[in-house]
Amino acid sequence: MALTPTEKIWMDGELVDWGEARVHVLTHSLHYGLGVFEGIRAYPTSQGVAVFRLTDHIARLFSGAHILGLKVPFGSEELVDAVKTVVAVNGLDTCYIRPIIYLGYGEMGLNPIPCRVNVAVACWPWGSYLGDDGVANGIRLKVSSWARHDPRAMPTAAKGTGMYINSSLAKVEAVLAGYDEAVLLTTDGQVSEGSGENIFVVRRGRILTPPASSVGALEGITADSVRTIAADLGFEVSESHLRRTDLYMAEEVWLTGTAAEVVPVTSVDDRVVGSGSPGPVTRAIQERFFLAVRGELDRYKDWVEHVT
Ligand code: PPE
Repeated sequence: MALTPTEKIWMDGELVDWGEARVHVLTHSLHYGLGVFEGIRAYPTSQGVAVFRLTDHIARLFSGAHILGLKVPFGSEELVDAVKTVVAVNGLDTCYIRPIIYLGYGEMGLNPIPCRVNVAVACWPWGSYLGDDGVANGIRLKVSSWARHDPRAMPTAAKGTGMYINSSLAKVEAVLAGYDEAVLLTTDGQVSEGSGENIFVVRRGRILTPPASSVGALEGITADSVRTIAADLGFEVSESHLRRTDLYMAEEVWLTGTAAEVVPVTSVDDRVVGSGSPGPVTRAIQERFFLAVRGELDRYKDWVEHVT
């Protein structure tokens, strides 16, 4: 999806014009992929624009930096404020926000210790990642031939930039084969996650989702929100290892992520899921999620962080 430029990007404490927000071609992270980022969304509410679970996203950004050994030259409150500033200054009431911590220009070689750590925060209007039709009517999912990173080889708890080679390979394979999204399995065949989303299934009326840390999936903030919402709706949610065929036999399947939001899956490897249209559990959770992010439900008001 093509970028729609906004006015300003926050770079290392300054607001820079969108077109001037450049890095050098010898930027360390461009070569070795050692960086960490976040994906956050802001939504309109009756009291103005609000960032969904901003504090939790910035906390995950810092824990990713900690895992990767990056010393961030800003505190988490400064980055919370940077996000609010960027959203406010660009005057958007709906947008996607991308903070990134990366190793800048000045050093080369695999030892990152001497490198300068840079931070940037951009935002732009970004529609639903898997399309409005996907959110409304469901998407076609394909099990990838690429396995998800083994957590012993890559620190999958960090949203590390270079780790997304794995996601990109899976995504491209799925799209070229005519599917909307890929789901990756672990090297021993357990369901892990989508290329940029966590996964949930309904089997025999229970909601199941793989245990993120042991299958090398990111601990999604949308997934956490959905678990709370599902419990509030009276559903039991359990962490469970799932095999590929559990996806085929599921009554419902959906994906969660900041960019994707909550997206029904209507087929997996061309096997129709349930009735072939989004199921009642998916629908109920989607409906409550979209009300929650817009600050329309008091129960979740702590998730909605106003920018001014
Ligand atoms: N797994 C992966 C691999 C992942 O990238 C994401 C978010 C999730 C799970 C869900 O996490 P959360 O957003 O906290 O619910 N993916 C981000 C980047 C997507 C992109 O294409 O870029 C996102 O959704 O912002």
